[in-house]
Amino acid sequence: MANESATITVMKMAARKASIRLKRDYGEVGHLLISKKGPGDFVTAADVRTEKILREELGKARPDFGFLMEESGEIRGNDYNRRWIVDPIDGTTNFIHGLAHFSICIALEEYGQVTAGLIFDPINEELFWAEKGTGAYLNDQRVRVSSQQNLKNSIFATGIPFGNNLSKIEQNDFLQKMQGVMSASAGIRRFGSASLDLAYVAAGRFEGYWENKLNLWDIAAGILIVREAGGIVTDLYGKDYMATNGSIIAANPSLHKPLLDLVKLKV
Ligand code: LIP
Repeated sequence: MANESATITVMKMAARKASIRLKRDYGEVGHLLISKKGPGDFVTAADVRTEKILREELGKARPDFGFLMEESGEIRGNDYNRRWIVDPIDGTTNFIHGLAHFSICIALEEYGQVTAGLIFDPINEELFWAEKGTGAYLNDQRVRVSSQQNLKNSIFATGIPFGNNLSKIEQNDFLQKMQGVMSASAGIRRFGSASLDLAYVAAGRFEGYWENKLNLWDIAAGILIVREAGGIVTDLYGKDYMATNGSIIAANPSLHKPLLDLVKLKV
């Protein structure tokens, strides 16, 4: 049984409270998918509602902390050195399409370092969490990254660029890199939630994951959870600037370098 701090208890309670309404909203999306209006505005409202519940709950427990939230942006607290980083729905496109693969993400950043992270998949009741220095957990069970050492036996997750989020040159570069991973591995998955991709690396389900153009709220909790599960996380240049350049690669210690060699970005 995991030993958890008061901070993690606060985070878990906030996520569980927000998930009750979120699950009800997800049920509603099913009906809206076949209506003329579509679920778009409804989902935006669900996102905002979830964020509001998280802000209220976290704010009640730690009134001085600031926030960085996907919908509301940066909110300064009286304590300048501590803030919650929150994504109310990571995997919004899945949610909009009635695909049951999305999560609530909360990270606590103190003095520029993430010290606690939580990723909650409310549909599967899987709560991944970690605190700095004390390991990573799925619900009450300790998790660790996979011990696989061969690329050819490994599966990797990625985020395939969509819309205009990468230029044509970047898209072609991505396709080339994906081809390299396709040939070298047992396969690639694109599930559509960066946080759950990271959580699955931590739990040993994927050997690794890479993606570019992400926001801090998509990855802050997951970086800590993968590291606490024994994995290696860097940006796609092999450095530690994921928060500033939005690129990420996470893998077990044997496969981080081989995967990075295949998907590395040039400076
Ligand atoms: C999304 C990710 C998804 C990624 C998208 C996007 P959102 O987050 O989790 O996997 O490919 O770029 O960032 O918008 O649902 O919070």
